[in-house]
Amino acid sequence: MYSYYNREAETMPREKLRELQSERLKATVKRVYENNQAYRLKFDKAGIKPEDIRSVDDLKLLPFTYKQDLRDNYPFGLFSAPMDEVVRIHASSGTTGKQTVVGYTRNDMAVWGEVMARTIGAGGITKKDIGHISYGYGLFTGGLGGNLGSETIGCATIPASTGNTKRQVTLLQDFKPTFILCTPSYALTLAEYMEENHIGLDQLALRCGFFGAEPWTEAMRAEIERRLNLEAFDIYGLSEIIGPGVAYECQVHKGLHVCEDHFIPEIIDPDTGEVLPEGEKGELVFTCITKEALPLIRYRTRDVAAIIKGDCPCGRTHLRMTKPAGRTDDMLIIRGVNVFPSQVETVLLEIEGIGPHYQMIVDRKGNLDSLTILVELAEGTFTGEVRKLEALREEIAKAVNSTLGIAAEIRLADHKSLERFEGKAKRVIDNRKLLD
Ligand code: DLL
Repeated sequence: MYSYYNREAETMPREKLRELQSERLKATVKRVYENNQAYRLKFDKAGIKPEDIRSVDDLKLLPFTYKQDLRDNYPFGLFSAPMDEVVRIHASSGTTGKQTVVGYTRNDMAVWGEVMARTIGAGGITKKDIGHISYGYGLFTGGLGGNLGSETIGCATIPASTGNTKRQVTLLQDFKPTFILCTPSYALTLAEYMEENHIGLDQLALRCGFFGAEPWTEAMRAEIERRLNLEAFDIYGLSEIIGPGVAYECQVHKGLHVCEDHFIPEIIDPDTGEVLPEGEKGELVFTCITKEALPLIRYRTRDVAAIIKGDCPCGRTHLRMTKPAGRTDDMLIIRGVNVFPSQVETVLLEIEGIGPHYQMIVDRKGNLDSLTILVELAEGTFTGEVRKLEALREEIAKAVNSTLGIAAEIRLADHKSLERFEGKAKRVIDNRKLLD
């Protein structure tokens, strides 16, 4: 039997879902047109009036919204609710430019609680469970979003936040939470700490983990499940849409169900903006249809994914998207070849003797790009045996070359020498950007 938080909504017949989407889309378009000047100008420029949108089929008539629109209207200029109805502000850090600021009304908070409860409930979590939240609390949406979902279900919720791994492990041992939310990279940091300190998995009660906020691979899932002895669920979201809770895995683990009664997904060709047929890979675009403070229309996420064809055995009717393979803007083009960090991760995790920690460094010498991959050795991997290390290095270089289609210089790094992350991992250093 599969688990649900809100079975009725999650298994709603598609025809009914479409009607609901159409109604909500019309109301949202009217809302942004009437309440937000930037959107009104955008629609006027595209020659669109709210009355032109009669059903979800008309979605493609609407103009896209970009991260730049949020920046241009910093901080609250894209809000479609008066500030006295806004009860929460979050912001995403972003490495360049201004922060992206997002807001929630009381009703938006209820929607967020609902979609996060669906996310956690899909793992079979009920109010009898205890939740440990190790995403960062603060302006980042992970901590407070996870907290909200856990409390909406009615779970005893531990707001651990990030950092102080020793204390986190003590909480896991003493309070015996049955599920955890954190980035996949932090899950590995926790596992590593326990192994180093000889803390057995029998001291923990974790049954499920809900990991996201960064791309991670199936190989990484297997590693986390083995080292923490739990069922790992992928969870996806972005601040601009609501935070975590946009899409979540069910127990079938074949793609992430998008909460389509709240967010309509589209996959487009990032160059032409054309909507691609189901099953094709492209840029993920979302339209919020129940939000009040910041209902973004056709928001370009820059995440690369596809909609999965066919029904899911779990009975949910909401469309599934593939695990995001990376972002259109963190896809590296090295000597003309498209390279995603996730491809490197998959290759590395299949090779014995190395750990899941790596870093990619891209440089340009003259006109030629070079890729160096630092790979950390697993604990006790024949350190000192130069011949064996050289053979390992060659094995990695070959595997990387055959997957990526380009050669990379592989450098082995001592166990525990690469940086560990509490939040999102930083795997790529692209020095070319500094040189341009
Ligand atoms: O990372 C929200 C979140 C928090 C999601 C906790 C899941 C868990 P932002 O900081 O705005 O919001 O970053 C959003 O992170 O566009 C993706 O590129 C990436 N991302 C999020 N979840 C996944 C995932 C939060 N499961 C950006 N797989 C998104 C791959 C992910 N990438």
